[in-house]
Amino acid sequence: MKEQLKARLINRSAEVAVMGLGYVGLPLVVAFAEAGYHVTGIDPDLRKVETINRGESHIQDISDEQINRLVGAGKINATTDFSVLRSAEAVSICVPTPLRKTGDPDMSYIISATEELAKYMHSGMVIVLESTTYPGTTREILLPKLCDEKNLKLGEDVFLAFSPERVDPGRKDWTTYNTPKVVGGINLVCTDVAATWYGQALKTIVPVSTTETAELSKLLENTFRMINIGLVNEMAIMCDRMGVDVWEVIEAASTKPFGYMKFTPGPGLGGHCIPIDPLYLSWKMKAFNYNARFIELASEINTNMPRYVVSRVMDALNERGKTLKGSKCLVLGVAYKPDIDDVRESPAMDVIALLQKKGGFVQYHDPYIPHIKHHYDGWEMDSISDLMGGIKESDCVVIVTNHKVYDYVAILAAAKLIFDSRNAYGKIVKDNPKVFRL
Ligand code: SAJ
Repeated sequence: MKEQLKARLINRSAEVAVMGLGYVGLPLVVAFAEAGYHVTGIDPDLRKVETINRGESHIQDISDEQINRLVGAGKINATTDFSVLRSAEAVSICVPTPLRKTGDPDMSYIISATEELAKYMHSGMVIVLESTTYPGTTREILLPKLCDEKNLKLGEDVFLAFSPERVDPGRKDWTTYNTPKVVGGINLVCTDVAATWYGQALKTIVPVSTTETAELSKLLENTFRMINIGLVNEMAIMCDRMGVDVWEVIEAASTKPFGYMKFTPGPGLGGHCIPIDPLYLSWKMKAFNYNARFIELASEINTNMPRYVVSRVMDALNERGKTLKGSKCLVLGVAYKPDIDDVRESPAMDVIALLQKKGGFVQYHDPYIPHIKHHYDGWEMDSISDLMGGIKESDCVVIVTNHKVYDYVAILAAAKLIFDSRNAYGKIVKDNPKVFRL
């Protein structure tokens, strides 16, 4: 069976299916279709399915032209009907892996996708899980449900692997096609079949020996990032205690051409990857009675940054003989990072909530985010429309996300006081009495 399936993967006659049509799944659908496969995208969200079948894209990295051309050529179709998996031979699972409110991994999306797929499993299938998850997920959750319980022989009838997604939405230089792709099978035979499939559509495949290796490689990538951001956030706190400009320290360190990688402090950690992925690892390590201290400490520092920013705003107002209580604060930028429209896990939400809790009258402006709702407290707010009017009225402007579109010189002229948590001003206003920096 293995050789027959590999032959069909190599000559592109294998039927491909992708479960989950988000920022990972849809680009993968396009990559497989561009490689010559017929690809069926499956998603329970009818709006996504109808958009694709109309020849349009709901994902910023994929153009309507690409979808229209591939749908028109009969290479792509989308459906909410999981029974199409009955005829699928190669299936990628690209579903979300968020955290529960308790901070534990929410495996519900992976489990429901696996249980749907299990209904249609048959001999001659290769299955690849892409969702970032704790090491052991593929072997402990997918293998029993897709093979053992279906009396299908792993490595003979079916082949199971993990391949971490490395999509950075909005990035043009590294795409789904040209970003090296790690692929690890439950065993070497599975690695071989999955790597053969992915190698037909993606530029560089990095085969590894097991699914755990592949699962952990992704967590290492993002844990490395989260911990180093935690380090520079703590450096910002230490520099403030010593009266040293952390931004100048970082610029100086960044001149080292080797053995150093630049990260910058900020108001906290947002997004659906960096704050979340490392906690999948620390959670799993509890089962081994091991406390992943670096992750816990960095997470604690990063999570505390919104509170630290608010304490610094209070200090800045105090310098002006004002209290935060009763002051008007305008938060600029609530997206989780500059120049995008994604507010997931954004620290801005906590900064706003804390400013309010201290008695501040808070408004926000973000050109990409017209409306926000606090995920726990439930309060809602609209972005103000008159930016310069809002700045003039404010006792303190708090730059939380430094979108490029802002005219920082005009903001400086109009503002009474600015707390800049992102070094939006850089060196141009190093000693301006109006600007306080993290
Ligand atoms: N952040 C800092 N300081 C930094 C870098 C980031 O405070 O030096 C903050 C950002 O403001 C944001 C959060 O961390 O709130 C996450 O930022 P990010 O630049 O890591 O962006 P993400 O969340 O979009 O991360 C994605 C990840 N991609 C994948 O998981 C496939 C990550 O691995 C990439 O390294 C990152 O994009 C990237 O490099 O752009």
